[in-house]
Amino acid sequence: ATFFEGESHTFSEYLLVPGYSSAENIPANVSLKTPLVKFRRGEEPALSLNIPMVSAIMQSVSGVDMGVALAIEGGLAFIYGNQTPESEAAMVKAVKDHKAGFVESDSTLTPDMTMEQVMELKARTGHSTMPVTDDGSSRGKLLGIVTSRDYRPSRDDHQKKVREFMTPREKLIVGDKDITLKKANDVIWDNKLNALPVVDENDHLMGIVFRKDYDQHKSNPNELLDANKRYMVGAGINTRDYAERVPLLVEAGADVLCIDSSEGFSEWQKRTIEWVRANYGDSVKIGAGNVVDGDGFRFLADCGADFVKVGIGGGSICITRETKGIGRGQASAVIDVCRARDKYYEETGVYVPVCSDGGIVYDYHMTLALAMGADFMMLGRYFARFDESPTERVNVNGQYMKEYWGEGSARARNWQRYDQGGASKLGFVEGVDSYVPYAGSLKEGVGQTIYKIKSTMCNCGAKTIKELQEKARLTLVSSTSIVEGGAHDVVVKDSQHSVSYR
Ligand code: MZP
Repeated sequence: ATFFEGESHTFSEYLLVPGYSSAENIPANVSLKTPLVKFRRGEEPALSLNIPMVSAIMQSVSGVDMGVALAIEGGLAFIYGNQTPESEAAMVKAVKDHKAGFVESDSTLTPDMTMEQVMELKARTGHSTMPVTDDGSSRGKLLGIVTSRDYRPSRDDHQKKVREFMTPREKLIVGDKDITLKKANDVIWDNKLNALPVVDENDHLMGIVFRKDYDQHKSNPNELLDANKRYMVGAGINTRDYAERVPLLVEAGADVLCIDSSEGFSEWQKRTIEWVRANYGDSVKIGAGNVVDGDGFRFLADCGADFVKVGIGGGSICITRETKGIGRGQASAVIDVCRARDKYYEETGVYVPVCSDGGIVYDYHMTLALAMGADFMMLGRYFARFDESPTERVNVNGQYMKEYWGEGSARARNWQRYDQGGASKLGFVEGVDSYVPYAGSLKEGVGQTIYKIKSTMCNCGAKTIKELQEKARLTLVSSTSIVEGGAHDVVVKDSQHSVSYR
């Protein structure tokens, strides 16, 4: 047997020791741009991220809403693969077709719409409304809509209570070409839409732009009308049905694929990458994993992976280490793999980005992962908490929670992720079904996390991720000093503190 030197450590066992920071080191000067796929020395990567965060390839995390919301923030969602190739491709297409919140005049809400049409419009445009029907079911007759702002506080009583806030469908005529700017503003006001009108040179309404997109792009709302911006989105694949799945995902517009597997140091991954290269050359980008050491990285890099994902057993919903006894502390795994990545770059001139997947509990763990060499992080629990994850928000003992379950749980039964070439079924569970505390909108949550990462980078004197990796000074901490790091020897007044600061 081979024994790895030292113990395997995880993020909570490390801290960053601040370095010199100049007056230039302010969060506004920090860029988090990072490569998503491999590139040759002296060249630019074909795909980059503006923030180093991607969402996990999980049913309970990455659907269409996550895809759009995360792309707007500069990250990327990997649509879950544990569904039919057709439905996964439809989700990818829905993200790609999403039009920056612009609602064309011929596709806005009209009084004669059915519930299905309203839902389709909502999915396509990110329109934040909920339809209300006479019997509360999706087959019922459409009575009107409520905006999600009003809908949210009354979600518990659902259809019954939301009628208080309902805008009757007779008022929903936004698409009328004869509406002037003044009338358009009245309609938007009447319908409580958080939107701005887009008008032609005669001040006639051509459509509306939702304010969140307007704020995001900081442009004239009219400019969003010619803009043909398409969001980036990724998609998970497995090592079984790739010949059927990949063509549909590519046709739907997926920018990058990722083999979703709990353990990626295998011939199955090699075969999958080879198939993609044989059929698409380098035009289709494909990440592989997961591995936890330099040998695993080298294998996947040699197979031609566009990025390599790191992490076994560290996920919040994962019990792989308990059931199978495989894995490695996430920090040690990232450090080892990133060393192998740098060596590979020196030898071949090819830089293969590394993604640290799973086990991020506190925001500062992300800064640690980057400092240890990761190019970006994949997060499940973190994103599952937001409005945009596809799961229900439920009230558990007076606290709002979102559901979050592992791909290896009895609920997901994603046997392809754990496939070792045997029968087509999940032999035993490697994940749990759980709740995570609800954390509001992705935009706000990610904004706060990014600000924390940038602030810490300033403490380390770094304005880019690459600079952080060069300058970071890390120290292992004893269990006693971990206690010292939290509030201690005082009676904390605000009991929410421990939840909200994460
Ligand atoms: P976390 O961000 O919740 O800590 O971890 C998310 C990661 O856990 C996923 O990206 C995936 O690699 C892994 N995962 C997903 N399902 C399971 C499971 O059921 C799992 N065991 O380990």
